[in-house]
Amino acid sequence: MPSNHTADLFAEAELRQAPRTEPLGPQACVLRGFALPWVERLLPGLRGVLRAAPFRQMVTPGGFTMSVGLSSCGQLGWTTDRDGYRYTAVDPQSGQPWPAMPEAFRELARAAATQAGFAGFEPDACLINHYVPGARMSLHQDKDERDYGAPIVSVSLGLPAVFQLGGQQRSERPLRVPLQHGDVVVWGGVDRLRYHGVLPLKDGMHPLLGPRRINLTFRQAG
Ligand code: MD3
Ligand code: FE
Repeated sequence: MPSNHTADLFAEAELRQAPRTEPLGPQACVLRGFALPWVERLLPGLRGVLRAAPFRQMVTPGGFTMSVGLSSCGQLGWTTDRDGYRYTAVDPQSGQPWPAMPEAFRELARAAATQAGFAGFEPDACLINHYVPGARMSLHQDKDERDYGAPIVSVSLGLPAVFQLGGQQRSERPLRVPLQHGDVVVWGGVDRLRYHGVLPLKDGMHPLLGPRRINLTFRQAG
């Protein structure tokens, strides 16, 4: 029995905000809004990690300073300098081990991986990327992990961004995928080595996070 009452239309609009899965490839998908129920627990964990390991702009082997600020938590953290890209157990800036991965981070990463068909994900590294307006990440592949068999889980927080998803070769023209606060992307298997990047962040103000985007990227690196 179809009905057109205003209340029903609002109920329908609310349902449309519920988490939805959008495929990006055979083994890659966006889980829209999946992180929203975790945000309240993620933010205190994030603040603790950043007290011990503040964002810093790293230098690439080619000598360019990244526009994105980086930090890490978990057993391994990703680092770049003139000597190359690598995972380390110690934060080169503090000389201390990277801060522990907060429980809420790990739980969210495992739940998202399971939802996307990758049960048994045990991340040992969480890279934290900090974008301010204008910051971007050029097309690249993630190749510094030991085993490409494990998926990668990426959590978007704060300002929206446009994610670029290319193919296995840099020459393939990338798709543009808008990512919003609370969206989670999971990819593995045949999609694991696809080129990807983030277009320059637009100006804006997020009610919880202010003028920035923060991306949590979970990996099995070691
Ligand atoms: C698609 N970060 O840190 S992770 C990175 O929004 C990085 O900060 C992006 O790329 C960010 O290396 C998003 C998204 C990502 C990572 C690996 C992929 C997407 C991918 C591998 C294959 C396909
Ligand atoms: Fe990447």
